[in-house]
Amino acid sequence: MDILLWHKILSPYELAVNELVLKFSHMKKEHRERGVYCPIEHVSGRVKTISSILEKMQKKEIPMERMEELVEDIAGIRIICQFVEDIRKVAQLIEARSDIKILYEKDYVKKQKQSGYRSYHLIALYTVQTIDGPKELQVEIQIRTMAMDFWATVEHSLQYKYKTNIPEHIKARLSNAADAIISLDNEMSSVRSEIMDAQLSSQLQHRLVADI
Ligand code: 0O2
Repeated sequence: MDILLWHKILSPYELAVNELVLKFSHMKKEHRERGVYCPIEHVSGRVKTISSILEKMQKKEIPMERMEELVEDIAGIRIICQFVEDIRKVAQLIEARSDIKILYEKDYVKKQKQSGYRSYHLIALYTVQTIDGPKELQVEIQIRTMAMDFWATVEHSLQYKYKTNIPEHIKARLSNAADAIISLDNEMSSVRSEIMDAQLSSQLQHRLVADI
């Protein structure tokens, strides 16, 4: 496919990613301004690269004409939380919105992938306004803790290095690390209320100092 055509197809996805990152970042700001705990720690987004789209289509035998329907993560949003409990809260914030229509979830927190990957994914529809009119797109929203994100980032770079054939001894280490991540998330959850109180009072102190 011609590069100009690719750009034309991907342009609305870029808009969707930019809008959604802004909207989720604003949610964080609204929480802070009200002095309430925000389950969102960090938000990022990306449009899948052309080579990564083609790779997925080849792997799943997706024909070109069904690309936008079957490659669900052309637009990807990643929301990072501090605690496992925050994942549900973020999902509820998304469910309550009128601009995002959830199609289905992939709960790899409840049921982790064989690789050890844990994350909560929502596949949703989001409409952008283009010069050709409104366009409804699929977006994948990944919600995970900082610890889960650390593991996934490291494992992703190893997948890249070993072209998905990660050696068995490294896989075993990654599996141990995935168990350690579960323990870490559980430990953090057990002191969650202490940490949340500390963070809210330090936020309040910063606001008071800023007001003086
Ligand atoms: P990238 O580079 O992030 O775009 P399936 O055939 O259902 O297993 P599918 O359709 O890709 O796989 O859906 P899935 O499993 O929900 O994966 C979507 C995205 O989740 C992936 O996109 C990764 O971002 C992330 N992910 C899923 N499994 C793993 C894993 O084992 N390790 C890591 N690090 N990330 C994972 P892409 O296209 O793979 O990659």
